[in-house]
Amino acid sequence: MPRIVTIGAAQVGPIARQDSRQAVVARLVALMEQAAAKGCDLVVYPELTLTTFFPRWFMADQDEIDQFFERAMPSPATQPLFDASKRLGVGFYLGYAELIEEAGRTCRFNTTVLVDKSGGIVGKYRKVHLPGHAEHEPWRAFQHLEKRYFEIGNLGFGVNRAFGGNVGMCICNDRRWPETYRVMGLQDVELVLIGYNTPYHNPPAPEHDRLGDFHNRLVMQSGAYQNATWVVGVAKAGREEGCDLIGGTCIIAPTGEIVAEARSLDDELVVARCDLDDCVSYKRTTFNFGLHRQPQAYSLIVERKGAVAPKG
Ligand code: ING
Repeated sequence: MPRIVTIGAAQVGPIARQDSRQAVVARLVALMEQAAAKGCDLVVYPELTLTTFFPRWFMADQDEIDQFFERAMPSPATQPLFDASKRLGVGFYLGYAELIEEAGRTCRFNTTVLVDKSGGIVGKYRKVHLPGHAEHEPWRAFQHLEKRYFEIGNLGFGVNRAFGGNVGMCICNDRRWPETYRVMGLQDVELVLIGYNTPYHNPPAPEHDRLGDFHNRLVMQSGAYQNATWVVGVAKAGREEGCDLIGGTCIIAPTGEIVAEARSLDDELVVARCDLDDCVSYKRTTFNFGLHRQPQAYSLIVERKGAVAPKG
């Protein structure tokens, strides 16, 4: 019996700084209703989907920064999305900025939740690889202050039983690091969900800009093939508050092939029927980890943070 999950990758176009959460949630619900009409089981939204990508600005005032965070999930503003999920029988992945009192202090994470078809939260992930910088760098056309506004995620890279398979989550910059996929691959992941906000321009390395779309596909296709898993990458896209974000929302099979992709830089639903059993032939042969991997040769990957060149 094939294990088909029909997935709706819900690319979201620009969100203005002044857009209310209610207005954004209405767009997300509209995408979910489109997905339900196309028979989707699961809708995947981008990273930090409830607001504009606020790390592009330096803000000194913590109260101003905290306006972009959610203190509860669901919250009154997001409850309509959970209600729609239950009404339509469609699960979802949602990225948002999480503010929580934990371990006796206020913590702030770049977070996603996985919600099942009954509208219940079945998984949570907090972004581990925070790109950018921690201090104001006025020379940049725009800031990328994730290292300032968020803590490093403390939940690891978990894989949840959901939608009839093994489902993992990560966020944006995580997708560029092979360790992300491999840790989930070692938990037999069959579907990796990834939301992202990726500017076309990277101020420290403008010579990379022309390759932004290629690198986006490269890292997700590699992650899929090398870990025998489906990968769904979903963009917040378009010119958002003067900053151009790439699109490239796509659904990638365990073969590494892109089976569906977005054509616009706006709200756009990309749909594919994903058979989780397509992972099996690779997990049993080429990427049979138990048969072929040699962890004793890989110790540097865990023991060493930065590269150290050989002497001489
Ligand atoms: N955005 C970007 C990403 O990793 C980036 C940051 C852009 C890093 C381009 C390197 C090159 O897609 C987020 N939000 O991580």
